[in-house]
Amino acid sequence: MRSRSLRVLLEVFVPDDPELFVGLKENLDMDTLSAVAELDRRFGIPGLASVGVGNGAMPRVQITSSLCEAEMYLHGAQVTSWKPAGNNNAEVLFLSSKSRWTDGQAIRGGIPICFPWFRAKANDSQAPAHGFARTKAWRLESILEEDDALVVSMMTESDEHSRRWWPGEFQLVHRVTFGSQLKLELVCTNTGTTTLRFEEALHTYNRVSDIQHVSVLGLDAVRFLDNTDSNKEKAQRGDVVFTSQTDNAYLNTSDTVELFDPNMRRRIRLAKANSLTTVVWNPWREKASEMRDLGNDEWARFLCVEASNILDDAVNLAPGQEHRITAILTVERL
Ligand code: TA6
Repeated sequence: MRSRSLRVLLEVFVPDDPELFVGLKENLDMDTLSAVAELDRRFGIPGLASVGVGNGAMPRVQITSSLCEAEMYLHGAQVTSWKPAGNNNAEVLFLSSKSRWTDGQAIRGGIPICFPWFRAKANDSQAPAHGFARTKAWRLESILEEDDALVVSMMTESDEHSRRWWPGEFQLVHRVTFGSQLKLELVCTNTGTTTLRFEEALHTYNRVSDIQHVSVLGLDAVRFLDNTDSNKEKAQRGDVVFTSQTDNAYLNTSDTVELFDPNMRRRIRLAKANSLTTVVWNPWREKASEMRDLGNDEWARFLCVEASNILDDAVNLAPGQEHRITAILTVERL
């Protein structure tokens, strides 16, 4: 009986070509399938939104609306794909062909959530880079229609795992509006009795034609810390162009920026709210060669432009208070 019901469930949740799914077979079990089937029953919207088994047998929300196609994993509440209809359904986000799809590992690409610290944790070399939010299993709270868009909300909160790294008591909700724009809202509530100080970033991997032929507009004259040069403070001169490893944290800026990609005949606009830092990163060839979860030459196919609050712009949140950082991606054809 078990194998039959597993086969039946597989037909429902695994698309035609299961080979598309990395690590599916070894991780898939009846409990996962049953849990995913139950999520789809509770939250799915026929023809618009479904919950299925994605890479690594991880639960994944799929959006197929008139405005866009998209994917979001419960692992890290991570958006991994967004294809707005107005742009020939072209993919906007980069996803590494060598990404890991396992518990405890970050998905390489899409939009990882960095929280409650950014990069390495101060004074703790054992702590996971960029915090623990992107490797936690989040809870799917709702999938709602909002005009023609779909709004997916996922939640996580402090628990024995988070307290191992950080004493803060918190609830995080990642509310994503999938439509002709992609709107990300990360809402942190301080559920404890002491002030929380945390860093955060929506670490967006934009898909680009070739990093050597794109630029970022909107940061002229903004001061930044250059992480490839001992975090020296510098001033941006004109558009940001890329000729080597770039890892810049632009400070005290809430400005909208644009990723200009003439070869792909598009610009990707990032507008922000409640975000005072913008991080721009590409590892370039040498650094990328050390990243086992990045395919060959893929270093040239993405550029991270991140709405964030890091370093001196970290957030201080009083007990009972809430902080909401917002990033809105818009694609325009050239
Ligand atoms: O956002 C830029 C950055 O902080 C870089 O310094 C680099 O570490 C990058 O994040 C990637 O981090 P990850 O842990 O995802 O490999």
